[in-house]
Order: sequence, then structure tokens, then C-alpha cells
Amino acid sequence: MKITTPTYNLAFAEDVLKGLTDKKKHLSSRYFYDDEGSHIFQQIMKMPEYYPTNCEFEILSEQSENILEQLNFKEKFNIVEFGSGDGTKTKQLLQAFLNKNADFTYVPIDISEEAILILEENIRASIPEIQMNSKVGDYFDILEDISKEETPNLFLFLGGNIGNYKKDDALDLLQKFASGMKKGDKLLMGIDLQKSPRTIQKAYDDPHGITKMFNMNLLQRINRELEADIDLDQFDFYCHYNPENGKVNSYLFSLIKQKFYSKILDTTFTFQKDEMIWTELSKKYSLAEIEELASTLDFKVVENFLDKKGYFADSLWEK
Ligand code: AVJ
Repeated sequence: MKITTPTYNLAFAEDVLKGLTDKKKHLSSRYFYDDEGSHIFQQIMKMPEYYPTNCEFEILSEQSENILEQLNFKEKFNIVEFGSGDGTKTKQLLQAFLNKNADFTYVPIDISEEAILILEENIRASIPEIQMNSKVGDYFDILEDISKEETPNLFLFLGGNIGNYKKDDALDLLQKFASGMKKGDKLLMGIDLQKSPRTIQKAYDDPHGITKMFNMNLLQRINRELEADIDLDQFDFYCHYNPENGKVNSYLFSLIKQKFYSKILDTTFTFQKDEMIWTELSKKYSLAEIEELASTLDFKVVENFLDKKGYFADSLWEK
């Protein structure tokens, strides 16, 4: 007997099937980031309208000494990073900490071995003296191991990814982080803040159409990986910021009544004209909401480090 492993991602296949047959259609933004999508996200981060990356870069470049002081660690510590990306922003913090003679080991965690290898090379090239102990695997498995050690930890959850989680999911995720933390451990989390609705709208509804491509890549993935025949020209992108609740919601929608077929799923999907597929939540927080979130989870907010425009916060929490 010949055993063939599926060439497609099973979770993706199941979620597409569920998401596109539900009464209100949806596809998760976690599927944005295949190789193609990660590449488009790099382009998003280079757009002048997409302010979060530059804001967080500024915070970590200019305020890392203050962050180090606020950690108040008296001994050697770990800097454990969830979802490090290419490390460009983290490097600013690591370099500033080393300049102040802080004694730490950098522990980046990623599910992708390739991502970790690229990150290691990138970090070592610019900071050869760094002590690094990279981990490939599931965040929470690794967190469990780390939590058994005595060493104090600074956890990094940068980039504003928390904004992609609905309230209950954000609480669940942060609760899981908390359960892997000892008393005195710190969490530095990037959080995008509420601001002029025009500034936020422009960052997502960008004039270059790059964010549209980023969303459309979900349909491309369905075509590529689930052997489907979606006509991309018959879909468009829409997003909307609601300043009353701080939520950017993004959608793909069907320009006509249409259907497509996926060979892998052996399913035909139907769309009404103007039917929406919800793709992403990007929640913007107020400082009061950050305080409330922390206190719900029994964290203390040590300090919010904001960029000069006050657009973005790296919020330092203590367990
Ligand atoms: C990577 C989740 C922080 O929500 O701003 C960028 C992803 N989506 N443009 C965000 C994204 C559309 C981004 N995060």
C-alpha cells in the first residue's frame, strides 16, 4: 500500500470548508501568512500609511533603556519572544540592553524552523556577542518548559498581533501566557491605540491596493492549495474602522452571484452578489482598555511606552 500524506494543510482545508459554508462567511486572518502573504505583509510594513511598524521601531529604538530600568531584574534573565518575524524591531531592544551591560539570553520561539534560522542569522550578523537559545515548536509547549526554570523572564509579544483577537480569544491567549509566567516575570506587548479615524482607515484601506492583495491572497491560497477555480476579478476588498469600538473589520465580497469548485474539498461554494467574507479584526485599544485587560488577568501595568505621536504602545506588564 502506498501512503500519501496530503499536500495541503488540513486545518486550512477544514477552516475554509466551515468558513465558506457558514451563514455569515468568514476566513481567518491567521491564513494570511503563507510565503506569498508574508511577502505582501513586508510590503504593507513599508507603506507610509501603515504607521504601526514605524511607531514600534521608534519606541524600541529610543526607549529601550527605560524599558530595561522598569524590568528591575537583579540577575540574569531570559528574553522570550513569541512570533519574532525578522527581528528588525527586536534588535533595537536587544542592542540597547547589551549597551547597558544587561545579562540575558534571547529565546525566540517560532513554529517555523526556516523562520528561526533566518532570524538567528540576521541577529547574529548584527549582534555577534548575543547569547541566543532559539526554540522551534508550539508556543505553549515551550512556555511550559521555560516556566519550570528559576530564571526571570521578559516575554515579548510585539507587532500589535493582539489586535487580531476577539475579546474572549485575547483573554484566553493572555491567560495562557500568564499561566507560563512566574511572579515578577514581565510581558512587553505591542498594542495599537485608538487615534484619528482617518489615520486608521488609511492604514488599512491603502491607496496602493496592497492590503487588498493581502486579503485576496486568501482566495489565491484556496485556488493553489485546495485546487479551486475562484475568479479573483469577481471579488473586491472592503474594510471599515468604527471609532466607537476601536475595531477595523476587513472583508472580501462577491461582485456577482457566483460559485466556485474546490477539487480537494470536493465542494461547490456559492455566493450571492455583495455577499461578504469577514477576514480580519484589527482592534485598536484605548489606554483605559489596556488597564482593564491587564487587571482582568491579574497583571499590573508597569508602564505604557508610547511613540511621540501617541499612536502605538508597548505595554509593560508584571505578573
Ligand atoms: C500584523 C496583525 C498587526 O492588524 O495591523 C496589516 C496585520 N492587516 N494590514 C494589523 C495587517 C492589514 C497587522 N498585524
